[in-house]
Amino acid sequence: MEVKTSLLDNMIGVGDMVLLEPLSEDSFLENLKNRFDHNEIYTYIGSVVISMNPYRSLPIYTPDKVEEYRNRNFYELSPHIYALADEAYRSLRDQDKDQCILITGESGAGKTEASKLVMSYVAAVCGKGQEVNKVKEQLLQSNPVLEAFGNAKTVRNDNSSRFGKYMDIEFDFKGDPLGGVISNYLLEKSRVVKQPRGERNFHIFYQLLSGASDDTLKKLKLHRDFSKYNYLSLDSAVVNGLDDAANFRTVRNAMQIVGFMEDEVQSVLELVAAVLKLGNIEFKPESRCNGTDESRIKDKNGGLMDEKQETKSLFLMKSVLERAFSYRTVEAKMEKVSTTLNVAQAYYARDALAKNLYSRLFSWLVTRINESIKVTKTRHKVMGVLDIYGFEIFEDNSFEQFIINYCNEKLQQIFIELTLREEQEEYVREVCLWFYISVFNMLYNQNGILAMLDEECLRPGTVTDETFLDKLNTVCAEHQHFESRLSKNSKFLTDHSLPHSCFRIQHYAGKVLYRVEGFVDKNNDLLYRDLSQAMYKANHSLIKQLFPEGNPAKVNLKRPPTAGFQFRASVGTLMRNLQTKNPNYIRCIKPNDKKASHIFTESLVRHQVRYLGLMENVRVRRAGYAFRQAYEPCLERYKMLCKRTWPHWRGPAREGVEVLMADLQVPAEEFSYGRSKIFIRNPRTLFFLEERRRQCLQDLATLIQKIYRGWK
Ligand code: AOV
Ligand code: MG
Repeated sequence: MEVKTSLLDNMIGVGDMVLLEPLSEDSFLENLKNRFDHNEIYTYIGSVVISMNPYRSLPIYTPDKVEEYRNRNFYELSPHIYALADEAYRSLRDQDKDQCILITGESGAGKTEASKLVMSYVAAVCGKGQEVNKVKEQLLQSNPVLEAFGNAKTVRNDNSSRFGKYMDIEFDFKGDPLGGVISNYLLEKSRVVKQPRGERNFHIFYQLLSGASDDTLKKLKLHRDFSKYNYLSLDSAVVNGLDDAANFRTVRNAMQIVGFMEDEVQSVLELVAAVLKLGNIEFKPESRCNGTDESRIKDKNGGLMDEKQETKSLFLMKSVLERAFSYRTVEAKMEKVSTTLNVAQAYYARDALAKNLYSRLFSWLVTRINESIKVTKTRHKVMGVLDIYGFEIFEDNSFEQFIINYCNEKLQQIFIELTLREEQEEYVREVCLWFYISVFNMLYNQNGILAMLDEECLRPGTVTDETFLDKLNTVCAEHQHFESRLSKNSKFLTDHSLPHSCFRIQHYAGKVLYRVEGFVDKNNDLLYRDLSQAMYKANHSLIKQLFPEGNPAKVNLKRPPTAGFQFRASVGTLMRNLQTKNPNYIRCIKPNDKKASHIFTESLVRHQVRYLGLMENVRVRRAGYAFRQAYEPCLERYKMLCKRTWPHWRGPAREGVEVLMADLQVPAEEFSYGRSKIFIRNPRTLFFLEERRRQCLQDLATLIQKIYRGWK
């Protein structure tokens, strides 16, 4: 009972939105703002944690705080992400339940930071000893490695995750960690060759150039100067508050702790250098006698840099690379036909190779980390932590945003299903579910957009982005959450502001305009066989290993699955996996669009509160309290059940109710104290009170009758 009181009494605003009185969107926002202004960035909705990004470091993650939250009940202390982590860890250890931590919110809302806080809390409270500590360190240090290679500065977030990550941490029966497994979801590899204005390539490129020793750079034949590299955007190469050089040292150190051998680190850096140099290879046309142009690698004087260095850094003979960028072999009916590449095709091939090389390196890193943290003993229980790329809308949205937003849509669905629907079917049906269901069908069904894209990619004949859009139009035209425009005169034009070759989807978190250009190509994700075969010839074991299909002895004519298909399958597996675990939710909110501390932009927060369905969440939670009543009438009705409150209670009504509940020994988890009302969770408790009251009245009536008869 004191438990809830402490939540209310020492608190800025209301710690649990379930107890907010009166409840409205305005009071909800006011409470969030009030708490945010007082550095209280966490607020509960029952067991769900809302986390507001403070955009500055707060002194609330100290070892003392860890001790404070350790082994305490969820509602005992003020809201904190540590309380959720503690609850999840203890249920795993003591109640034998697999847990998952689902962290959602838009880009820059604080998901990655939250996932690291959960991991570091669990690491701090579980097991001790040399071996256990080594496991913990390895699990924690996998973060800086993956962030260096998989995160980048975007306009929304200076450290934006450009891949989805799910990590299972595995424990033994004592609750000591044994190791883990990381799954990664589709890296946004287009960033390797081109970044939107104001954004950067993946951190590792800048870290390497800023932080490596002169000696290392010399060995890798790299310049410190970012401007020497075509693949590194210049306008935003330096980010305020981001120390690339220091981070490089952190990453090197982390790689060592995770278990990378020195020669492996060297190989990885060589590949990073290779990607940069690949970007500097330039082409020129060479006229052929038949009147066509054929692409040639620009020579030293015409090129940006010494071409010998470029080809060398790929560990290839110049002739091999030259050939791979000049010809393409098409195999038709057992016959090989070589066609020449023009300059544009050569650039396309170069970029495709750079993207492939980098994304394969990234997947290799994940596999390598998994080898280190693999569990060899029998595991007992698992805690999964999910940190994906957040919902995002850019000026220009392509296949990558479609994939990212698809993933978020799916997670939102899980949240709705598990938290809202199970609590109150009817409410959800009435208020919000119809919307989600209709968008989902459009995205995920057998006939969903990704499935249609796959069909189109596999169809014989000429397939282009426009034919895909055409198909979308015919199938989705009547869909109320879909709009598209094929050309200026398209009949399907529903909105005159829609540019051509675009389609628009009303997602749960906002309308997004997608440009269809590149969808087919990115989904196909094919690399000319000439390129993989060239890479397989590299005199470098890691590069060779990354292009196994280039091995002429293993020619496999089967088409690899499309990017969309793989993604859909892996997200499907993930969702099924999550549903077997007990979910714990962290809902991250971004307070402003400026990446600034102390600014609470009401309209922005209101939008997030709406699309995250937080009001519904509170209402459904409250509906979970079958009965609620203001303190005065409650005391009036039941005060006869307790000698201390009967016939008159002189103090505040709320205290009277507290005395009453204690006297009747109603278990604390059966009710909560709101500002002006008491919330009773189970009708059972209400029936119990009513029954006691009825009996009491009956006894009283009998007594009165007796007295009355006695008088007669
Ligand atoms: P995200 O993971 O949700 O975005 P991050 O976790 O990377 O967002 O947070 C963005 C930035 O906000 C961080 O780099 C920190 O500067 C700051 N931040 C977030 N949470 C905290 C906190 N608890 N304390 C202090 N600063 C914080 V994305 O990965 O873009 O979807 O794809
Ligand atoms: Mg992130």
